[in-house]
Amino acid sequence: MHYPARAMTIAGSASGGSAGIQADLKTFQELDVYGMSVVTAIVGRHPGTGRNVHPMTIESIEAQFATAMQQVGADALKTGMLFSAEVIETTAMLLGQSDIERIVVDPVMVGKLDSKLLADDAITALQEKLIPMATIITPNMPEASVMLHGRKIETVNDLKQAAFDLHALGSKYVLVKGGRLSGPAVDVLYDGEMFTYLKAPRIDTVNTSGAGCSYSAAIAACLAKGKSVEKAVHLAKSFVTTAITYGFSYNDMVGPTYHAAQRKFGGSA
Ligand code: PXL
Repeated sequence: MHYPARAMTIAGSASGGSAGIQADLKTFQELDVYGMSVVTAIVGRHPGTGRNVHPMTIESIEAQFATAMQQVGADALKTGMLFSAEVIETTAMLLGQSDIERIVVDPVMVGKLDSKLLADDAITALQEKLIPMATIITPNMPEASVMLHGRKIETVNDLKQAAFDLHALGSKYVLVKGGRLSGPAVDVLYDGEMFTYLKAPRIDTVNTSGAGCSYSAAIAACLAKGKSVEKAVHLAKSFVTTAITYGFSYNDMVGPTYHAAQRKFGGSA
């Protein structure tokens, strides 16, 4: 009997299907990992009121986590959009009471279309409560910059310095993603001793919605399967690069990455 490895995502629901929980579950499935979810908030703009973030209650977050853990359990977990300090503190408490050891914290702050996905007063809670529990954190350049008090991050050398400094927050590994560099998409992985560079060609597309979510979900999926962090990050980089290569859009808006691309067109994660 073959049982797939198990991964859970604690994140926001992106009703358009490109990012958040939806991107995470698609990624888990593509990598043959059993996916579970805890929805922290629903992101979708109301055409009348303009409201975009609809938070779930703390009770519902605790209920979802308890149910998934009781029914299944998890070999790895990722967090995405947590939105408030209260949700971050609840997440840290739930993880502290669990036996989950492989934890990917994607410090989601702002969406591609500029929606605010983390309250200002939540950044301290993220840094003090959750990041110290993480196996790996995966900030992009703007997120790394916010966590380093607005420091400019523009070059690969800046990414390296950011990874070094963010390691002091207490995660075992730091992956600073260079998606916004000009030139190749270079990410820097730091384990407290050694830097590893992950390089992919710059792909000429605007259809990258959910790329960060899918990348961290792929890392969590590979960790759930028992891969080392280095191996998981390499496999995930390859998965997301292929997904971006085949990104598409149904209209003139920024579209999703193609989660099935690796399965359909090749790759190895
Ligand atoms: O891509 C960041 C992101 C994460 N999580 C949710 C989102 C988005 C972007 O829109 O909606 C729920």
